[in-house]
Amino acid sequence: MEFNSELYFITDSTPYDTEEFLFRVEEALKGGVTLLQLREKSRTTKEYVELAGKVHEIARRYKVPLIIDDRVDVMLAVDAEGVHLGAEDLPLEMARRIIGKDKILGATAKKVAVAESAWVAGADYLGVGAIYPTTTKVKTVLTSVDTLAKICKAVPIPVNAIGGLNPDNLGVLKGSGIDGICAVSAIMKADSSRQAAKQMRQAYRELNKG
Ligand code: TZP
Ligand code: MG
Repeated sequence: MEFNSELYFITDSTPYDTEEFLFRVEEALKGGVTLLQLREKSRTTKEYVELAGKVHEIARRYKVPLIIDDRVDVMLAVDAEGVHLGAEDLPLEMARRIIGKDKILGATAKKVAVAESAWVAGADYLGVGAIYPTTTKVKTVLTSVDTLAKICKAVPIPVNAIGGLNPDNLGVLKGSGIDGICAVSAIMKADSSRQAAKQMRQAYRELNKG
């Protein structure tokens, strides 16, 4: 499965029942999402694994890798393509040892030094932000575009910007050196997640033109 972080959709199932949630995820995939993360903060392990299995089945049909947030065990249980870990999660070296060299290991970095050590520890890509204030439930601080650009220069792995991004505010990212954008609410909460993903991908492409 090809790794392409151009449009990285991170889910939030909290406002929806399972059917509506899965429908929105599939619509987003139809709209052009290139990488998908299942991000569940308040489910039991059993629920997380069940939902991950369902989402993985859908993502596979679109040949889009599925990344599981926080939980190496859940990723391994459903044989998802990767896991995303932050500062409070399993340390990256340990995670890499457990998941093996072929799975995708993502990490969060808000500072250049953290980005460098994540790369050294085996991260395959980085999420950097929040670029803008976000309404998504997350413990984060703002990261400047200047720091984002420095991180892009400092590490040889793909870097994605995250936090409050929507099709109308990507302009600040121009020339920063990112490989893609992440979005939760711009896609998850849109009337049509398919349309939102399409617009987001289009806006990102425009940004990289010329
Ligand atoms: N990490 C930094 S900001 C953020 C995460 C998980 C949430 C981004 O959500 P949104 O809705 O795209 O602002
Ligand atoms: Mg985490």
